[in-house]
Amino acid sequence: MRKIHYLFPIIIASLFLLTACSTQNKSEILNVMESEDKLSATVTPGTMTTSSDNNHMMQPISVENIQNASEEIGGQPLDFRLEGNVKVFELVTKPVTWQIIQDVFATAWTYNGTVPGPMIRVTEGDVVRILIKNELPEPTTIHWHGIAVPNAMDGIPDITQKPILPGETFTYEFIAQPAGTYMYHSHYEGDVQVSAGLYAPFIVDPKEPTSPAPSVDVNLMISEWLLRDGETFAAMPMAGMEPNYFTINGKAFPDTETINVKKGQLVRLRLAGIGQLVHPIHLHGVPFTIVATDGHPVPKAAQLTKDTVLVSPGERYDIEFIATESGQWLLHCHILHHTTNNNVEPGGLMLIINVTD
Ligand SMILES: [Cu+2]
Repeated sequence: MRKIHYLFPIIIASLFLLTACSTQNKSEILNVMESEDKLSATVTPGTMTTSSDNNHMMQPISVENIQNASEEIGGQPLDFRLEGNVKVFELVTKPVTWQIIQDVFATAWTYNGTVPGPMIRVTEGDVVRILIKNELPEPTTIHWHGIAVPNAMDGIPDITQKPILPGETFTYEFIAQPAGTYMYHSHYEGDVQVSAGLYAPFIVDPKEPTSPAPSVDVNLMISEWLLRDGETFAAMPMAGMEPNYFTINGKAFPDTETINVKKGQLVRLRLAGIGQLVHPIHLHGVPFTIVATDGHPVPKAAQLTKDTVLVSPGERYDIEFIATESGQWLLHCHILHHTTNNNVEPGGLMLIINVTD
């Protein structure tokens, strides 16, 4: 019984602390609510807003005078011109109507009119200059995800540069290094602009290949969309804003590309997570080896052999396999809801690897 007497002061102190904490939390919550109300006064299309009754809601991504997509397929190599020893690339951000599957169209914000934007592919050590003209109704910036760029080229609005306003141009310049699989994407209101399509592959090839070049080398950028009543919203992992379309290089199955391979060929797939959800990507037929993670080569002795790899937002996995078995083999996400189009199976994150003799 005597021991219980010692506990009284502790219990009283704990109760006091609990009350103090909950009061502090309440005032923090009130502060957040107040600042959200202030934000809602300056909404832009595609921006999260808070209504007066405090329900979250989203504005659709919409623009006047939307253009047609410049090509049917995204992620195609971007031409450059040489100025001295500098490889000069040109990008224009613009809204287009983008076809995800037959009869399903999104309002997409793009680099050069496709989702993904065009692939920039250079050799390690190249001096690269990228001119970007912003034809979006909103500011933007570009971040060179994973590339070792100087700080001023990192593309972070109001931290490393001023946002590129509608109608303005900006020049990025850096040395492309190290070799590997990278991406470029908007870093201005990324939750909206990246969801809307502002992403693309950036591949830096090694000066001297360290391993045999694959016969088939394909970028696969994985993302999600929310299309509702003919309008496009920024898909997010939150209630009411969950995606209903899932795409590889901007297309959902059955309109994802078929990868054609001859039996015995070495295949490299560069998986890149550019959406907001995780995707366990599973290969049928043969296992694969993870040869690079986030652009960096994995030493031979540390390379895992697997048939499923979890690709999280921002990650890249270069996987390789030899197509030893002929047939039509599936590559798909193993969160099986992600292999649907607006809840109808099959669809979404699936593609066929067609191995012929
Ligand atoms: Cu998935």
